[in-house]
Amino acid sequence: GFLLNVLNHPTFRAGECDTGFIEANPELLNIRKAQDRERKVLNYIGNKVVNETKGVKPQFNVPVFPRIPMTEINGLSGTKQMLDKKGPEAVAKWTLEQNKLLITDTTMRDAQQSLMATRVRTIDMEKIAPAVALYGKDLFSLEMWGGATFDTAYRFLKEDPWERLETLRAKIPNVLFQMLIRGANAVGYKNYPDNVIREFVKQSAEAGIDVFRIFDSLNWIQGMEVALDETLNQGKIAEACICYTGDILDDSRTKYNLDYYIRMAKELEKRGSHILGIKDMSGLLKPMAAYKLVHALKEEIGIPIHLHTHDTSGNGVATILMAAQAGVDIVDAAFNSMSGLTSQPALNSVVAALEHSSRDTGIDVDGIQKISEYWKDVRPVYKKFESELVTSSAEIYKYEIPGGQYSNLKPQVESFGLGHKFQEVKDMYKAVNQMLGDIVKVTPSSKAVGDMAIFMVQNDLTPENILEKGKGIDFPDSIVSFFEGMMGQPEGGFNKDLQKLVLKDKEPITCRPGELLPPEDFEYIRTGLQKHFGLDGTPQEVISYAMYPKVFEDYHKSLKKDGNFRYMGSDIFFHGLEEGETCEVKLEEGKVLVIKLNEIRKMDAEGNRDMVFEVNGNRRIVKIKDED
Ligand code: 3PY
Ligand code: ZN
Repeated sequence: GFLLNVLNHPTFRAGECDTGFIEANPELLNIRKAQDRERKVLNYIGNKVVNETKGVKPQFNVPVFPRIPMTEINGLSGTKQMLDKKGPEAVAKWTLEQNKLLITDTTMRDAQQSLMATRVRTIDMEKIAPAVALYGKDLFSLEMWGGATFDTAYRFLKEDPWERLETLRAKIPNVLFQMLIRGANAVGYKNYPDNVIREFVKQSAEAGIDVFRIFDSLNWIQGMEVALDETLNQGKIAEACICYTGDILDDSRTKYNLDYYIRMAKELEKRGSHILGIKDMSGLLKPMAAYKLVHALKEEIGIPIHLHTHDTSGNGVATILMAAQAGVDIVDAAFNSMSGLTSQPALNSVVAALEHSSRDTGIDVDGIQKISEYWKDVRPVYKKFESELVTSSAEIYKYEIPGGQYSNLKPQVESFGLGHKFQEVKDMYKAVNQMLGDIVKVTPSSKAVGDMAIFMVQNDLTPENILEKGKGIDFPDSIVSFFEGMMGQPEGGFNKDLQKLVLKDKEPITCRPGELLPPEDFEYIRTGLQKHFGLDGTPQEVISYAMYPKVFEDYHKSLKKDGNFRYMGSDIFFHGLEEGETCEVKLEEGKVLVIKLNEIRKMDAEGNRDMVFEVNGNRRIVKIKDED
């Protein structure tokens, strides 16, 4: 009692009293810290229940995962050891020599990005990681970082993306880790100064990334230059991409034809890429086109070819198999329970389909079944982040919308109050693409097209009336940035009339934006982080802040104010507790709270509710403001 009174005394809390007594008895501070953390956990759960779930919670199965001791994994030698011992050229050479079809699993990056708005938490990845190391030991790589995972980790999950990378690296020491990097946009949505790109690649390499899949959202090679060069400097595997759009089977579409892709592939090979990526971000590469493209590229270039596609049309496995028939070296797929629709094609099914064929993957079908079953049980916890898409759709060939954007477009359109005009927005997306001169659409250029489509529907603009009606209007930032040349230069140049309309008096640039942007002052950021956030200012923190100052700042504020819930189970993190339910919340290794929610009390006159908990057997009541 007395101790609590001291600890809760305002003077003490403000740190103004003589703390000599406490300093002489440090265990008192530990008690205070523990109580503070406990209070934060109860506040978090209380808030989740009162203001989000209202105490209603679906029943979830506890996901089952094979418990594999690290001693069994540490002896495994896979593609990671090959890279570390022999270097990137040796890995490329080995890749070319394989008859088997090599596979990259994308479950922890693109699959969850495309299906669940990138909300999958580290805790759910690390549980299955040892099984992935063991049963996935014959995989070429795991795509588990980059794209949207970086900012969403900070933004929505209040997690450190670097910590995820290092945690998984420790548990999967044998398979190459792969990331997606948006060229000069890194893992962001705008161009960064060159020194930011270089530093980001360097830090990513040091934290565990082995394969850098680099693309430019307009297929503009200059936009990939710096990231490519720095990957080579770091001794890691560079996989520069051609982003696939259009339809090479359709002779009437002359802009992005076979010659275009061959030309680009040759240039990327010449610039030192170890692997060529075919990045089919919207799932437009039809099976016969995959055969045609891979077959032609195999004749023209000497580096391995890695195919990435999405299953939006439902033709994804067929595309993979046709590419395999044409000699593709590596393909992307996702464990079955995380595959299909806007995600990647089904990995387990591809493995099974190729058994006893000339491209047999050598992967253990029964082993990877266990991984798929684990994700099947994890997935319902994230259901609220999934889109309404339940079937594949051939209309993707018409609209050419990337996987993640396709599943996100409906809620985005609804957030503008245009839900009833969804079909119109999709048609406008196609029209805007033509208006812009038929461009490659992938983050961030796809965002510009999407934003513009919504904007036009919202303002009754059409391709016919825009030059008249659009005068004097302020257009969305993303489309301004596109016309300014800040996303790079599109194939065939800009539509000059529209450019003038959107930019008004601003002059567009034609060089690499990175040439104009002043270098970031990392030392200045470092001291700022130390001074204002009380952080060490590690290189990871500095580069994160350089790319996402506001997001990074909010993340740290939230950790301090609300607590760190990195180790809280995802069913609790997203769904709280229901009355009568008990859970275990891990605060850190060895520190677990057993929490039971006994009662959600009626709202009082001030609009608060008492939440009655039991924590490790002790009754605790927290007051939560009901925001409704
Ligand atoms: C990303 O940039 O995040 C993508 O997945 C693009 O396809
Ligand atoms: Zn993708």
